[in-house]
Amino acid sequence: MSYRPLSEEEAKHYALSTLNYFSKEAILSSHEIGDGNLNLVFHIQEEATGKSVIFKQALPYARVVGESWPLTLDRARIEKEALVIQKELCPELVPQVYHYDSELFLTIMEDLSDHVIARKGLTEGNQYPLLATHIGHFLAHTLFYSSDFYLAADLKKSRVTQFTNPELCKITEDLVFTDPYYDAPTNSFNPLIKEDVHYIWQHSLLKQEIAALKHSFLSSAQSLLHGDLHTGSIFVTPTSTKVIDPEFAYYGPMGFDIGAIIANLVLNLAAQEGHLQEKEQLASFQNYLLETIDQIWETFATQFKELAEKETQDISLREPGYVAHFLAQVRADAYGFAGCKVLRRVIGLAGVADLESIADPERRASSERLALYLGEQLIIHRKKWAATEKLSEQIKASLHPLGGYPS
Ligand code: SR1
Ligand code: MG
Repeated sequence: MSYRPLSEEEAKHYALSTLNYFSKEAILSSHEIGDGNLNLVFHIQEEATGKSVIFKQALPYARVVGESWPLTLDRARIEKEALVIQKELCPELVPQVYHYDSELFLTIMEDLSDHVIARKGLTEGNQYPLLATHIGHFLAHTLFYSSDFYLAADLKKSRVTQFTNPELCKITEDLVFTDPYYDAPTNSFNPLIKEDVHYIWQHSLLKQEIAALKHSFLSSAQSLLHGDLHTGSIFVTPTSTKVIDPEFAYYGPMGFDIGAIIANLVLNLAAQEGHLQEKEQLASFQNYLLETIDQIWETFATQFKELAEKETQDISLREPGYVAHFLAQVRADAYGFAGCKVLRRVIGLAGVADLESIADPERRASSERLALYLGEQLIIHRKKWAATEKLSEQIKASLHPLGGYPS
């Protein structure tokens, strides 16, 4: 079948005729449930058996804006190939791909409806005790095994070619590293924080640091990144974590993926000031988020070091002391990228539900100001903070003078 966006009926028919998963006589329901920025997502279910699958089909444009923003369909191939690699490296943490159609740019995969999107669960104030160690493990394994520490140089270079993803990278270059820092037409922010946004636009030192981070995103091919590892790309239950949606995958700086998840936990921390009215409850949930951030880094760094000791193939990269030096740089990068990703979600296109679901504009503005402040601090102090034991302590200490942050 040549490319066309599927209807619910066509998706159902495809599931019966092409996919070897349901019986040919199965009675199926089909619902388009996509609420992301880019793609069609269908939930196909057989009520009689409870069997179900997810269809994800790329549209030739960015859904969040419409047909005026054309976008390559090749992102579906990139996503499927990244999912296959990530599944091999972290079998428990990645959904199973059942089928890929290269003409329809359609991936059919495991249904994770028994999980919730982490952004939603966290915004509702739920805690996920295994999220940090699962994500730390995912980061250590996917970033180590796709890097020059492990892959032969020629294979790694062919992977860089396989995952060259210029159009999706351009979205990140614009929306994370460029547009939020001047009066760009794509920006969209709460009018109540106009002065705070103007302060960012005039902050030359901050913009120089952001330029350095953008330069690293443009030019550093350290590992195969997920590329968009925010809390909307993670499904959770109290005991299970699944990382989805790697359509922004490309070879980039390791700190970018680590920074993405840190940023989204920081955004949630700021948003909770608007959601949780009760002081003790707020303090306890924010402490949980800060502990999660610390634990993600600790798990990543510990496991990456262990992998590097046992599995580094390149003789030069095995030099004693080199991994520690390298990880110190990755940590500073992660904090800087986290800062950019916090700022972009407050000022730029594609905000986050954590903040947008605060109904009262004044309360929302307070949370957004807090997020802007933390984003700025993460960028400016990234090297100093990366040399200390816990990011949580730095965030608490930097907030305390502003008044009354929970200890
Ligand atoms: C036009 S796409 C907007 C955002 O959605 C994705 O999740 C990425 O974060 C991208 O920047
Ligand atoms: Mg996505």
